[in-house]
Amino acid sequence: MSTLAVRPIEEYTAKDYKSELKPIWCPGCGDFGVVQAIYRALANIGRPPHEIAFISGIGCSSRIPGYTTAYGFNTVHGRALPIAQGIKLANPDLLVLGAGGDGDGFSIGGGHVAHVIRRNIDMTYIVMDNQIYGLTKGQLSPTSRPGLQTVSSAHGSMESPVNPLLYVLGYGAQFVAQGTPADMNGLAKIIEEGIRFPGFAFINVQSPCVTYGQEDQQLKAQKAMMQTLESMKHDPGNRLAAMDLAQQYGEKLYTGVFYRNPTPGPTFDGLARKRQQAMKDQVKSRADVLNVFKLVK
Ligand SMILES: Cc1ncc(C[n+]2csc(CCOP(=O)(O)OP(=O)(O)O)c2C)c(N)n1
Ligand code: SF4
Repeated sequence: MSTLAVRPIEEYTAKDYKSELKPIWCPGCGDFGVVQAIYRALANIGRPPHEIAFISGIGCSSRIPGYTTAYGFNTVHGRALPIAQGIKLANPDLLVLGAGGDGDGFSIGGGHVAHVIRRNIDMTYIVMDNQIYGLTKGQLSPTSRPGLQTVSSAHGSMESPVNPLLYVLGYGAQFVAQGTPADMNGLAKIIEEGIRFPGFAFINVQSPCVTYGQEDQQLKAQKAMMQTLESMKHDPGNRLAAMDLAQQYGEKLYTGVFYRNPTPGPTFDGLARKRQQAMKDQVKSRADVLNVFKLVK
């Protein structure tokens, strides 16, 4: 942790969020760009590192909290979301970030995604979607394309991929965006927007795996194919239009905010805090009544 002192927001820079740990990702891994974008977004938000909790699962991408100065927890494969939710409920003042791979988030951990969305816990979940299991050396992941030959699919994948964007939109996520480290400014911007959104924010990052990923998913290919939703004049307040565009996942690379609920609903952590306060007030008013009785006696 670089400092515990709270400074004016404008004094924070990306360096304040960079830990001394040297990343051990393969040279050229897309996750290098993702962590840089996170530093930039956090610097713009300006919360001191000790007010941030960064929770991940297991995988190459899940190493990311260790490369930041925030409190970090590299948990269990697929369990970043339940632990992040518990942390947010225990200390709602923390800025909570979750991260992991597409395997972590949509395979073993896929069951948790629906529940964090329906609870609308105020946190930002960043999935580094490289369409492969990186850490375990290149097996099929839930977002791998059909026909893909890997060490676990010698004759080509026979499964249809999960579409992470439609998945979360279908469950009612109120902030859904997609970015790529091929556009660092755009990625930093949507991460910042996700953090600022008052509720659960999902960010899918097309983060290439240079070692086991496909040629046409690398940064150069992404730069050529990406289209910003802003340039397409997409209205991020229109959920059905967002779902329509999200259907192109795997075919097109749209970046930016697919959906941002213009009238965000209540968060579970906000409601829990209100309920706790109401219970405290009730106990206090009972105590006042008892005190009155004592006086009357
Ligand atoms: C319970 C459990 N099952 C399986 C594993 C093995 N394992 C570790 S990481 C991983 C998948 C990694 O892929 P992904 O989550 O997409 O992250 P990436 O490494 O590509 O960033 C698997 C299967 C594990 N650590 N724990
Ligand atoms: S195996 Fe792939 S995902 Fe893992 S560090 Fe290397 S390039 Fe990145």
